[in-house]
Amino acid sequence: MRENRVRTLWAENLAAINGWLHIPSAWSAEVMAHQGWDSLTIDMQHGMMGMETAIQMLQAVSTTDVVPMARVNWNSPGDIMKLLDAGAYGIVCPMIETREECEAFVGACRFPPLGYRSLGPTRARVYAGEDYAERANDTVIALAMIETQKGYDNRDDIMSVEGLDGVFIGIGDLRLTMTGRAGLDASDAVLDAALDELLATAKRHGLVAGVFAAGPDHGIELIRRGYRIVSVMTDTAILGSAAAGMVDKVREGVG
Ligand code: 3PY
Ligand code: MG
Repeated sequence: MRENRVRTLWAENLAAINGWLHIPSAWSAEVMAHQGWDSLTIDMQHGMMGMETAIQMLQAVSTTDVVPMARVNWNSPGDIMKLLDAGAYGIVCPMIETREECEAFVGACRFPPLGYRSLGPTRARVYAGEDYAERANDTVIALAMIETQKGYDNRDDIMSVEGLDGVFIGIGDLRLTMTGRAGLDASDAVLDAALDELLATAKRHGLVAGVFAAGPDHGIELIRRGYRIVSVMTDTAILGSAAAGMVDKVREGVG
């Protein structure tokens, strides 16, 4: 079976630099896949794509050895299983708040006896190899998002679920539920302390922690702190800021 290079990085205690895809296009996913990311996550929650476009984006990412992952729009077993069948090598599940929700999520990612994933890895077998069904439970990554006050309060319970690989912190939602303020940076002291506490809890449970970074400097800081999968911006934000910077430069140059 094709290796999951994100797991290989983790085994060497290295961080995966993850790109976040919101643009509903196989072509833009293919361009992103050629830029050196370790993994790319198709965001079915806040991205603009539906399932069929997401499947084409998985095909586009697999023109490279970048690890293809997806964030589902909710803890929906049918969607999780379809994305895995389509070849996603990791699933990020938003808004996990309790141990029971986490068990349902992880169970959807694992074939019996570990979970209740139905057998039918249609494209995954083509992408990964004929032994996919035997080895998927050890290869596919399951990351539960902790991004609410309730999820934070239940962090120990959530992180003790067997088969979970790690947690992924949604700074935007966590900040909103902790402070009532919107924004993607981690400049609140309360949020910053929560990021440290979640990382320490993950380490205690032998799990990795991931997080969404507002920009490259923030990403560097989070990796240095010990986060092991860090998403840096989104394709939309990167496109927008690169275009705005270029237009500004030409306009300034013309005078
Ligand atoms: C959050 O910051 O809440 C996220 O889910 C990242 O997209
Ligand atoms: Mg969120």
